[in-house]
Amino acid sequence: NQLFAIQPASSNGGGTITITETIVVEAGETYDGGGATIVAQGMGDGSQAEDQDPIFRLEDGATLKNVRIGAPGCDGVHTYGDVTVMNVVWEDVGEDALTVKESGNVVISGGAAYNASDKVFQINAASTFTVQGFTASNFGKLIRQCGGTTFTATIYLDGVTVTGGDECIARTDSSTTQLYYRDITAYSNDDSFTWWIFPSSSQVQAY
Ligand code: ADA
Ligand code: CA
Ligand code: CA
Ligand code: CA
Repeated sequence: NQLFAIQPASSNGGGTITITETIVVEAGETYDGGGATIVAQGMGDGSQAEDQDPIFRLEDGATLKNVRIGAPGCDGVHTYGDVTVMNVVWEDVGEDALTVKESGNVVISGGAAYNASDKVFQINAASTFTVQGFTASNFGKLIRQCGGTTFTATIYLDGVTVTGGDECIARTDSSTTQLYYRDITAYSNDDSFTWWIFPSSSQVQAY
């Protein structure tokens, strides 16, 4: 039920796919973009407006891989349950890059996110959230548990390089959320940049 226009291969090697509505990856299915760049039309402008459509909706058990999300990034990727996101590049993050909409085990493996005005990953439901082998540059917060929420998220960061952050790597208001990290590299010129904004430092541990 999507309108696809598959165009000739361009500089990224995978071609460009123009969409006018959210691509739904059904439960247990895999969407392998083969390196293609997805460009949304009429789904949002990639600003901080909260009413934009997601580019992808990933149902429980879905996998998304080998995709570049071009500008406008709209509301990125929405997840509903256990999902895997492999080698996905957000060329210009929109309102945010990926949102956990329903509880699950979410794994982001490989890939990169560029130019997020504020958040890259938004956690709106109790979940285990793993980011491994990932790069981000120019953003506010790499990970934000929805402000004011007290559910428990368990976050793992392994092999994450961030540059040009202006607020933090991860922020939560929940005193039960835990974060475990290893192999983090962070460069920022912003004096206010800090790795973690958590109610207690005891919630964050190297592993
Ligand atoms: C903000 C907003 C929430 C939700 C969230 C998101 O935190 O207050 O209502 O829209 O962004 O998922 O982008
Ligand atoms: Ca938001
Ligand atoms: Ca952006
Ligand atoms: Ca959003």
